[in-house]
Amino acid sequence: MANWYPGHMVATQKTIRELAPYVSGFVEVVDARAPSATRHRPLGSWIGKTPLIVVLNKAELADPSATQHWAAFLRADPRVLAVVTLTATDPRARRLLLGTIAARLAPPRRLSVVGLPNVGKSTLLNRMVGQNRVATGAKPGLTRGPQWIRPGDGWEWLDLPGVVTPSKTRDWRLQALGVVAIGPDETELVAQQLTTVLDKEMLGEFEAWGLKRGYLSNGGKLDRLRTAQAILSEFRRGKFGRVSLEAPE
Ligand SMILES: Nc1nc2c(ncn2[C@@H]2O[C@H](COP(=O)(O)OP(=O)(O)O)[C@@H](O)[C@H]2O)c(=O)[nH]1
Ligand SMILES: [Mg+2]
Repeated sequence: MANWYPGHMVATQKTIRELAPYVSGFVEVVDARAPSATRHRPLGSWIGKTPLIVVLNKAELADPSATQHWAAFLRADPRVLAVVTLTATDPRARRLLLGTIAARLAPPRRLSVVGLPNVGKSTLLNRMVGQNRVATGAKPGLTRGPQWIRPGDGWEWLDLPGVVTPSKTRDWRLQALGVVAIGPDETELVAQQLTTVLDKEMLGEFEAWGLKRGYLSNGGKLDRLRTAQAILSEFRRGKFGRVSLEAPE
């Protein structure tokens, strides 16, 4: 799976630091299934005093009670102005986010969406501006600089086509969520770690699950790679139910 591209690495520290004075709030999108692993810690110092709104996205795939705990945990952070739990692919996300921000920030409202790769930044931004102006998915877009999008509703959105890059590139949660690539020999390890948090009744043991599916190699033994790939792909499609990969301390 592709994750990020050199041409996308433009929204770096420098860009964010330079643009922060012109932005009324940064919307940091994280994956609700792993809100700590998918936060970008350096962001806080880059944006200075500019308010930070945290979006727990892909909430429909996360364990609702874990997400509630995460929201409360993040709200307690004095650096965080607001926390919004949503599903960017759902049309209701727009009113939810606009309402929350409008209650806390006076106009003119100039927002910028930031976050790690694949957390749903482009999906959310498109939702907010009401059009498919921003390319989503794993395909690399055209390399271009930051630009303001003014949908005509009084809000202004800064499209930072680049993404912030994760510092921990071998974190199994980031790998399972598709934020960072899985190395050629790491697929089974990531899937094994994932099975430790999946509901045992749904998955059972790694081996048993693969055998039940009939994933056998030539010698009749379990095809471990295929089993691992199937576990990851079904997890990403929500086939194991609503699963969170970490809980707040
Ligand atoms: N299930 C689910 N998928 C989402 C959600 N938001 C975004 N996605 C998907 O996640 C993938 C990455 O989204 P994208 O907006 O390109 O992420 P970006 O790299 O942060 O800009 C795409 O396949 C989206 O359709 C969501 O709330 N729920
Ligand atoms: Mg994007």
